Amino acid sequence: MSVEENIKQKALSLGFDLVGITSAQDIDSTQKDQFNNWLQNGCNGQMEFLARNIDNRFKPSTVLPDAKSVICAAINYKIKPITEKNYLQIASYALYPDYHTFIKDKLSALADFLKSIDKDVKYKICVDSSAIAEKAIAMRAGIGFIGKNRLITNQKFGSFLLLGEIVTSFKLEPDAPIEKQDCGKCKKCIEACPTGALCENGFDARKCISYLTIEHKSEIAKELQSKIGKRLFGCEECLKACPYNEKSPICEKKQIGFEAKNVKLTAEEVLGWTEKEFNAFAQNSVIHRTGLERIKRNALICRELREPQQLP
Ligand code: B12
Ligand code: SF4
Ligand code: SF4
Repeated sequence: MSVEENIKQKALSLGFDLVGITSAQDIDSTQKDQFNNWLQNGCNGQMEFLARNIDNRFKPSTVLPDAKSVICAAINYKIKPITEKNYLQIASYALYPDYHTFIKDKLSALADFLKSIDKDVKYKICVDSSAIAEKAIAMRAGIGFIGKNRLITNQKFGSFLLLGEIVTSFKLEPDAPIEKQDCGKCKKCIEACPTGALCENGFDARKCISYLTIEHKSEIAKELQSKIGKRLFGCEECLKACPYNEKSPICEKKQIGFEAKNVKLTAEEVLGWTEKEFNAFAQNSVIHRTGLERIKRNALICRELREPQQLP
């Protein structure tokens, strides 16, 4: 088996569903231009962090100076559809243990494996936090295409995928990049988006319920509040609508500690939370970062302004 195949086998044995390799060369400059245009149009809203260190996002070698390759791994997090309609909705990825820590731990074990092949190998692990353009890297590593919903979509696993990377000095043979978007004429995600945040060639985070409920720090505009419905944290209408997610497998990773919680919450319960109760609920979850104040702001919207079709 080649060294690349060995690394991939190891990644799969650690619980990843997909793994691909790309070189550490800069990401094609047209993507950087697209990103800058997006920022110039203000589509990042209050996510100022996206406007910092822009060059680094498109240059893996700024993460690790003698970088030669990037190993990109993805984990499937699709849960069984929730049929219960009476409770607040939380995006499925937030029902799992915090993926930043989970994926970092798994990638550390993979990095140990690299070290066992070459003890001098250098590496840096990235999951969201180090500002690299993860989707562009994943596409180049052959993981999937970027769909009209702006998410990495794999033919077999769909788009309920979370990504992480190892930028390394190890010189590895890259996989074939994915260059074509396989959405065809489909635009189900665009039609399903409650706020019109998605369009054929664009995405405006300022209208995205995921952004509004997770990242937006101040009051949410009234016209958008009415679209939030019962979504307490995040949104995934554009994933649920995607035909690639219809037949994709459900995540079965209980044995490695990656299991979604079954959460049943009402707006009244959330509004009554003390800081201690919130911390107990959000411990080891991405929800913790958003903080109790914003979660209560969201719960108030869920209670006050439900979409007309959701009213009893
Ligand atoms: C900021 C951010 C958000 C913001 C903005 C989302 C966005 N689409 O940009 C908000 C808070 C809204 C958000 C929401 C979500 N996010 Co988010 N988010 C990020 C983060 C930190 C940066 C993304 C970014 O740079 N956006 C700015 C835009 C302009 O860049 P971009 O969409 O990546 O597009 C660039 C390139 O990909 C390229 N490009 C875009 N389209 C195409 C198409 C083709 C054909 C080509 C060639 C190039 C190309 O051009 C752009 C310029 O470089 C990444 C992690 C990371 N470091 O990358 C996670 C990440 C994208 N998020 C993720 C997830 C899971 C989500 C949610 C599903 C969570 C939820 N359920 O609420 C939603 C999905 C919303 C959506 N439809 O995008 C995952 C996505 C995994 C996947 N399958 O792709 C990531 C990769 C985190 C991770 N480590 O797994 N997120
Ligand atoms: S996460 Fe929700 S609001 Fe955001 S683009 Fe997808 S469907 Fe639209
Ligand atoms: S719903 Fe259709 S258009 Fe949207 S990402 Fe999936 S295949 Fe592409």
